[in-house]
Amino acid sequence: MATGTAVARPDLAVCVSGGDGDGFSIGGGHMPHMARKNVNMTYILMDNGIYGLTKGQYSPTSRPEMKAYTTPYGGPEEPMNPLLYMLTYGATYVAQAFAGKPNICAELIKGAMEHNGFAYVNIFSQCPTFNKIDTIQHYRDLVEEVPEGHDASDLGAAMELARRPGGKAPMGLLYKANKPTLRENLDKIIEKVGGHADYDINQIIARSKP
Ligand SMILES: Cc1ncc(C[n+]2csc(CCOP(=O)(O)OP(=O)(O)O)c2C)c(N)n1
Ligand SMILES: [Mg+2]
Repeated sequence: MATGTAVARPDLAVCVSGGDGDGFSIGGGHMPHMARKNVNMTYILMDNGIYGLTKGQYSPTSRPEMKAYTTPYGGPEEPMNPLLYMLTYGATYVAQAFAGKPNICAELIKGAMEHNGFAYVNIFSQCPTFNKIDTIQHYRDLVEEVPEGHDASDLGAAMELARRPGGKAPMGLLYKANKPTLRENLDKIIEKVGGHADYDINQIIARSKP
């Protein structure tokens, strides 16, 4: 739905928020395509490493040792890496922050909304209710600001940071690139065909009838 809105209404600033279970499991099939099509929108993912609303199940970003209702002895899986995933699928703005650092979150979300293209912001978010550790302290210890000399136009360097060198999760802007958006590419096609597509919907329906 957000893709359709962003394509049909380029005058709107489309911004979507969701969770780790929602974005990478339940609705995971949509994520690669929003990124590779470079839909002009912002996706803010509140990554608490758990299915919170449904009271604490193991999610695609859960720590392997996390004990939850579905994993009473800890989990059997490796977590996925959302940043590496987004960079691989072609997102043109990739950033990460932590909800305990609201100013950094605001700055990165502002940058995402100003960006022309698909912007992904992963925000580590605590879940004091179901994640059975002190999640604020856990994320405080996990994050480290992106080094000052990092070149955000360098995809390889962004991927290196996303791989968490030294076990630290990067906080800041990892990658930003300028590429035509889905809407811009569609506009080019419309221009090429002289402002209208050369087909008649009634003929197409008639042809599809046996
Ligand atoms: C297609 C579908 N499957 C399952 C559900 C039930 N459901 C609602 S929220 C949720 C978990 C969401 O977890 P996450 O996206 O990580 O968000 P959080 O609650 O942790 O913020 C599930 C399984 C649903 N709403 N839709
Ligand atoms: Mg969650």
